[in-house]
Amino acid sequence: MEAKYEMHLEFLKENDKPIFDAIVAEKERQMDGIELIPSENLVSQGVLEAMGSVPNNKYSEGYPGKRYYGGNEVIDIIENLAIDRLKKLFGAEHANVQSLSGSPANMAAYFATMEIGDTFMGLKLTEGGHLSHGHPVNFSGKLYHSVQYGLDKETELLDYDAILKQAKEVKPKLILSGYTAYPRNIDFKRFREICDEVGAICMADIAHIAGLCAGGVHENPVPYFDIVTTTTHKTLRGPRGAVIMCKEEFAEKIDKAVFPGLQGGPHAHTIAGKAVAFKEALEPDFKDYAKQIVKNSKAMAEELMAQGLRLVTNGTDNHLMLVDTLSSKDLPGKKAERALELAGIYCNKNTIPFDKRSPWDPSGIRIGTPVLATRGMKESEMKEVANFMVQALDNAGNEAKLKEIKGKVKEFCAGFPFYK
Ligand code: DSN
Repeated sequence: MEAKYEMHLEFLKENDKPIFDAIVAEKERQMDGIELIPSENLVSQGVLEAMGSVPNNKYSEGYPGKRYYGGNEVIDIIENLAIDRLKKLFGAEHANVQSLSGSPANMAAYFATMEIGDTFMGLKLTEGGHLSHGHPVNFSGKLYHSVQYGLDKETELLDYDAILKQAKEVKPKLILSGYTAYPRNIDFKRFREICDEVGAICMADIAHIAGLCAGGVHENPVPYFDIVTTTTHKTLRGPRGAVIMCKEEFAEKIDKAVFPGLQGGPHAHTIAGKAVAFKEALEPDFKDYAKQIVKNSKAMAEELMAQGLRLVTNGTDNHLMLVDTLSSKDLPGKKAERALELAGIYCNKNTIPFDKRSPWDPSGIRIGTPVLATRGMKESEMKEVANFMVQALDNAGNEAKLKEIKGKVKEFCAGFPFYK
């Protein structure tokens, strides 16, 4: 099979060998290993080219047509293309494409809608939420009165009745849905109803599932939620960065919260990369890709469970799985992550719901299939990946065996080249 894309590093090769060597080594690590971190992806040549281009050089505080610097007529074209494509992709009334990353996008959404000290609700980090969803060590838990909801202890699923009951008690200004480690579909319509019932602003952070929403394999909340944030580099398969979509009534407040409220000059080269990624996501084959992510996830989940691993909620509906390595293999997440890493398989240690261990050394790992689907792997390859994983976990203390598996993983990956 031919590699799809080529990296151009001719200048660095001649002029900055240490950085050239490091970039090539990282490309080789990505190509030779099985990447299971569900928040990562591989971008196209178009995205890479836009990211390495001269809009990087321009200051453009403000928005198209209203900048604080001269010379922005071309940057306006780029930013307007990104905005128009994003609105079309998700059916958004308004889009801001300047957010630098996920946490700042969430910060801007909170700044736009709440006063410091206001109450909002988000899912606990240890049960699938994110630091910026109200964790006490994060700005979101320090500046606001964060009341966290949890999962049902029996099912490990969202309990919408319990969330409604809690919301009636705490009367939040805003309720946040959308998660970083929840393997099941989210009933966004139910969240809208809960917010309407308690008079809360209805917000989602769809960073993990944005590509699935755009590709039609997960409910897209954008048309009926007040505010939706997402990073652009996960399942959406764009450059590192974020965007905010909202109803027209929040448009001015969101834009002002991003700039001048929070950021200075936007990163125009990244905005160009976002525009490229949104065009790609509007193409029909993106839907096939999104479908394949979920098919791969389900196939991998079945195989892992058949081989004796416990998956949180006993499976998955989306791109990710949480594996309880402690109860299945007597291996805490940190050791499981390391064993897999030594075998050329990359994942991250992760708490499982109601974990008794710390996030630094939790009971499980989080895995997912976006990169594997991007590389063209299908259900039958997921069985092979699951086999490699189980072999590595079963040989966690045996470095020689893990090295042997790493060699086989490399051979397997060579069948799915991506960057030359
Ligand atoms: N760090 C991201 C993730 O891996 O899910 C969330 O921001």
